[in-house]
Amino acid sequence: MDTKQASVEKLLQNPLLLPELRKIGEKVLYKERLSEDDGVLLFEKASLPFAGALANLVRERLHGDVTYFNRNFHIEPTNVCVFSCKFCSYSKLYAKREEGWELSTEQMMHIVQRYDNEPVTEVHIVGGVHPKMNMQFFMDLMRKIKAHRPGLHIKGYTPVELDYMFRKAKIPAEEGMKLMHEAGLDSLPGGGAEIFHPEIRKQICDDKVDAEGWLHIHESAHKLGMHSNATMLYGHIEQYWHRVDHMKRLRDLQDKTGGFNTFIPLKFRNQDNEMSHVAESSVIEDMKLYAVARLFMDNFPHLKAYWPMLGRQNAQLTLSFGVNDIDGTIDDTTKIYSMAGSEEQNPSMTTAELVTLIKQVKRKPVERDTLYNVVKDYSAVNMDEPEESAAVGSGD
Ligand code: V47
Ligand code: SF4
Repeated sequence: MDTKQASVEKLLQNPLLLPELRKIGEKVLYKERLSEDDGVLLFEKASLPFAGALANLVRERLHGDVTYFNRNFHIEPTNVCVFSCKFCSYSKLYAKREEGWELSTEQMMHIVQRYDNEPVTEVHIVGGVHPKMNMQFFMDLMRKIKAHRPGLHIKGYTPVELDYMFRKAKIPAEEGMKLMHEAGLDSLPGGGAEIFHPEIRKQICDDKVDAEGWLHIHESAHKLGMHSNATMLYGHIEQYWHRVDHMKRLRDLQDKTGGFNTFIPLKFRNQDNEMSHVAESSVIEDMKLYAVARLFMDNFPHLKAYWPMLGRQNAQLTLSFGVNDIDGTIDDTTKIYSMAGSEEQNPSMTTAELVTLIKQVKRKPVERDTLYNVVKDYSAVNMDEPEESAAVGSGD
């Protein structure tokens, strides 16, 4: 029997362990699915070491020590937005659009060209919802990107942006997704999910696409063979059961389509937004959340920590609480987090730094593409060699 499994078995024999937690532990041990009640109970009653040991067992069953990252860059076409999410530190209301930025197609192509000699595999396009930036505008942009660099994977647009574009074009989601896919869109990022339950959604982001609309757009993408990610904005006014409800809706859709790659919990940051009075979660809460997510989301292959948001040391810590992916090297044009008060005011890391960060906690760094094909295994690479330590994705 492997040692991790044996140590969890030992943990479950502790006579002081609550019987209901022992039952959950046994489910994990014997690969049974957790119920919603189990999820809430873990949040309420499990100690961090207990939840972490179980989550680490699942992580290592799935991926061993492998920890993925990718090389990508971001394009944020605009920060002008017709919506007014209360947690958003980034956008400018459409009525005040002269205070924001709007990039032209030409300016965005310049960003793409800046990476011509960089071994990036993905561009992540995400921004506010600007009425002028409609389907035609983005289909034209994607065709130009693909003509310039056919191998670059385009991960872009949340259901918030897509729902708005499709409604403006007066077409159903299925048709809209097909057209965007044909124009070059390869996969969807996880944003815009926030907390699905209407009780919370009504209070923090009342006017944008609802849970059903978000899930329907991802389902439409999955039916076309596209993959996508899912996020959850946690640590604000939601209760534990809202988190579990959110994860259950995602788990149900994943049972149906199998199209999700990665679940990405996003820690709420409270700087410069209308929810600044809400305290942020503690690191202990954050690690517990990752652990419960790994245990509950049993059909999601990957759990990702977004390091620009958590900070480097906390991102390292997540690797012991179920996480097997710490996103990518990232350029300094990504503003959504630095504006919300993330640990990282200048979120860029070289490949060498990222690899070292992973190795420091005895995990195996593996560069992946968006679909988790292995680009390069760095576990045996000496990062002191000059050609491996070049900065990647660092903007200018
Ligand atoms: O949906 C906005 C979040 C998301 C705040 O798919 C905030 O690979 C915390 O989804 N505090 C957009 N979070 C970014 C996103 C993402 C990021 C990285 C990788 C991927 C992926 C997706 O940012 C929004 C919202 O949930 N957000 N404001 C804030 N104050
Ligand atoms: Fe707009 Fe997105 Fe900010 Fe909401 S989170 S206001 S949809 S940019």
